[in-house]
Amino acid sequence: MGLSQVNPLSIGSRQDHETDILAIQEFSVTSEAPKPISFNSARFLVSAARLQDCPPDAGREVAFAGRSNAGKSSAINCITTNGKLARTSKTPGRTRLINFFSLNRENCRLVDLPGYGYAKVSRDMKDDWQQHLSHYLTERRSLAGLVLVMDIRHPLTDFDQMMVEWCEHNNLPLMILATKADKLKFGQAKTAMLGIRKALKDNQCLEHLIMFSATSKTGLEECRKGLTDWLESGQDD
Ligand SMILES: Nc1nc2c(ncn2[C@@H]2O[C@H](COP(=O)(O)OP(=O)(O)OP(=O)(O)O)[C@@H](O)[C@H]2O)c(=O)[nH]1
Ligand SMILES: [Mg+2]
Repeated sequence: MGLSQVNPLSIGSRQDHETDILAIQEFSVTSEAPKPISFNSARFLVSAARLQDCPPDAGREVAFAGRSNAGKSSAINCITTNGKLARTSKTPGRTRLINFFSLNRENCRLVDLPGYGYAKVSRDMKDDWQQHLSHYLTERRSLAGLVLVMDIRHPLTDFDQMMVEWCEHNNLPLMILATKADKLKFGQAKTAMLGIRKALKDNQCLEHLIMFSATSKTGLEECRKGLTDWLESGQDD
């Protein structure tokens, strides 16, 4: 039988049937097994100056907090393999807004918080930031965990300790990235990690303490794994 003699209607119905089967398979795949989170998929979503400008408080998000210049934005760029995603700068205080980045799973986000302790801003401005930050931290229901980024050479500043205590008080899972590890010899970095571990030995909220470097990618996979666990847990969609 030549191609011209094939009944086009029968081909049509078979194709429809196959399409239906494919659609059913696709539906069951998406409804039963959600796509694994891919950090490379991160896209800028929105910048918010205050809580009411933030995206809807649904799903799960992980926020990066820490001192100004500690390396929060660089860590986000390293995790997402996108050097241009979050703005980094040698000038402290670069990130002045709460920046949201969406991931490939619906309602999963990474959040770059404004750095604390930027000396050059006025007292009023500092108070204003702190207020927005604490508003975000206390009100945001989708916050699944906090990543506290600290320079491994200057760990556990007063602000860092305040954040640890805040997580402890609020039962919020905490990950510490002791970053810029490439700036120390390995032995010195190890000693610094032991010091942090010892200082926080009684903290229940500390789930991950990771030696990290955005430059050399030290600790990257451990960090991604911890973030994935937080973002995926409790999500059945
Ligand atoms: N060597 C090295 N430099 C880093 C690392 N992470 C960040 N930096 C540098 O540290 C400076 C500050 O980094 P940012 O990522 O902008 O810091 P931030 O915490 O987002 O700062 P704010 O937005 O001001 O709060 C930049 O010059 C980065 O290149 C790292 O792992 N190793
Ligand atoms: Mg920043």
